[in-house]
Amino acid sequence: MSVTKTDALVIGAGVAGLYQLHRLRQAGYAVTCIDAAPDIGGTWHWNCYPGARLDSPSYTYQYWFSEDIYNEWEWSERFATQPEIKRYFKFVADKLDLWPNIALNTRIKSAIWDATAGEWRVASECGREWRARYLISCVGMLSAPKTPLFPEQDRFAGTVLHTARWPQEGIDLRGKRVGVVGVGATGIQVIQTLASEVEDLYVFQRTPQYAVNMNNYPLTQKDHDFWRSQYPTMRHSLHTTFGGFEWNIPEVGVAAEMTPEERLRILEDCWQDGSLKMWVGTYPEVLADEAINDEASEFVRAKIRARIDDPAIADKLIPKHYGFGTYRVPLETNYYDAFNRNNVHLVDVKAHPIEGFTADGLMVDGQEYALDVLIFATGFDAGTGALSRVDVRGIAGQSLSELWRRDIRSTLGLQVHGFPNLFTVAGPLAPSTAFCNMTTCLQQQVDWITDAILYMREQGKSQMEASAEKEEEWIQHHDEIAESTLLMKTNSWYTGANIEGKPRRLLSYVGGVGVYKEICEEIRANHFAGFNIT
Ligand code: NA7
Repeated sequence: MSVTKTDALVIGAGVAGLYQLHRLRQAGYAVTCIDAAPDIGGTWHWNCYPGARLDSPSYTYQYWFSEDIYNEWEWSERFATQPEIKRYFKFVADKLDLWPNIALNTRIKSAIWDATAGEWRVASECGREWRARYLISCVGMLSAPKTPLFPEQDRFAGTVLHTARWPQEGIDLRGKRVGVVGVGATGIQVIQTLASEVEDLYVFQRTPQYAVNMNNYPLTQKDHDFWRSQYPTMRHSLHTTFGGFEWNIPEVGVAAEMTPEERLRILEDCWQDGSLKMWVGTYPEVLADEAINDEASEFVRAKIRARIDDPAIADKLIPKHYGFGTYRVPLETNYYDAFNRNNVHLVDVKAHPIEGFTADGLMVDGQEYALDVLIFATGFDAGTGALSRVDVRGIAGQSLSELWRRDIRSTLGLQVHGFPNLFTVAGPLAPSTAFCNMTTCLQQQVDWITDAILYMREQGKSQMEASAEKEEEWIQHHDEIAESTLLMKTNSWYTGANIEGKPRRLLSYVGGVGVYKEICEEIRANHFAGFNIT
């Protein structure tokens, strides 16, 4: 079997992988970017379900490294749809002529560190092999779907779909009886889109959400001009905020000095913005102080209640047992209105979990719900799931997935001790796992990794590995901040609680995007102190 030798192998051709390919190729390295999908786009390829769109404002969800690219692309809406985002990535790939270095339809099955040669031996399911000095995982933090969920789901004779594996050609659901399991950010987009299209929509809800009303609108020439004028400042300023968006939060302590009326005014202003500013742009205590969180939670509950005609349904749709912002805040357009329609039926599967499946549908509380199509919007094995599905072996042949099954460890989400020259963009314990406008954080991490590789070249070195001490120091810092927030109290993918047996740790660094970048910059300025370079 022929083995291809290359300097760097990038796994994943999404937001991060495409940029990583560009940076390394530009620096003169031989690079191959591999993706299991038949097309580029990563998350934006796979998640082509009805209603999929950005929750980040489009103009802040893009590449910042080229003013030409920034100026040549025009987004049509404040929050772009999945097809438009995918077109954007193709536009970038064309512009940079990335295609010759991309191998699609290629799923990596193993990556073994060869200590003698000082390189990674990487194999795909289709029988290809590579030897690469640097292995850069850009596999995505939300790309390993949680499926199959129910041992007996095959009994159902109708169509079963997962939102993250939606048929690319689409599927006509008009006139069908459709069930949706899951009401996270994805389920909400699906439900609000399908409610008016299908015959009957059954929503199987376990945990209700605090969804924020999205203020979406078509962008005009004036908007395009405005955003272009922002380029010189925003490409830097996004990196300094708490969430990698254009909004920042006040210092800790400011909220406590305000009157409740002043705090409510901030909540109302952020609510009117109709964006994730409501989540990461009010004040930091919302995520850390029970009383202040209660106030914000009650504020959002009232907004939800006002949208639903039937108080009994409102009661089921309003979260009561966890605080606002501690589960990823979804944005919605017609979600709550959908439950005012006669063809939309809310089924509470918290009180009575799904019991089983029949050929015609599924059973809840002794009742059969007859369906033609069942949609799982049930989420992902986040942060660690995608790379754990590859057999990655480090210095002593140890398995990364076994390590992460016991204990989710990493150094700044960028490297794992014991796995030299493996770099993980959006690895666990960095802001990019969850608390960041993804394009901001992914570009920052790619830049850091590229700088590390260039530094090694300058120094005549070829290997880099996070030291055990640096890793421990990072994990302690990460956990300390995580424990000071309310996030650990809520069960969600943020803490790994959605996957049975997954170790419980906040998957994403919550110290803020700006703080994280400063830490990374300091390490870089100190010749990558804490990382062994040989
Ligand atoms: P999420 O946010 O993990 O939501 C998954 C949903 O599926 C959530 O409502 C779950 O309820 C529900 N779920 C999962 N398993 C079951 C079972 N067995 N029975 C009933 N309901 C179930 O995933 P999304 O895809 O919506 O969003 C992931 C991220 O993608 C999102 O945060 C954005 O960043 C983009 P639960 O809450 O566990 O009770």
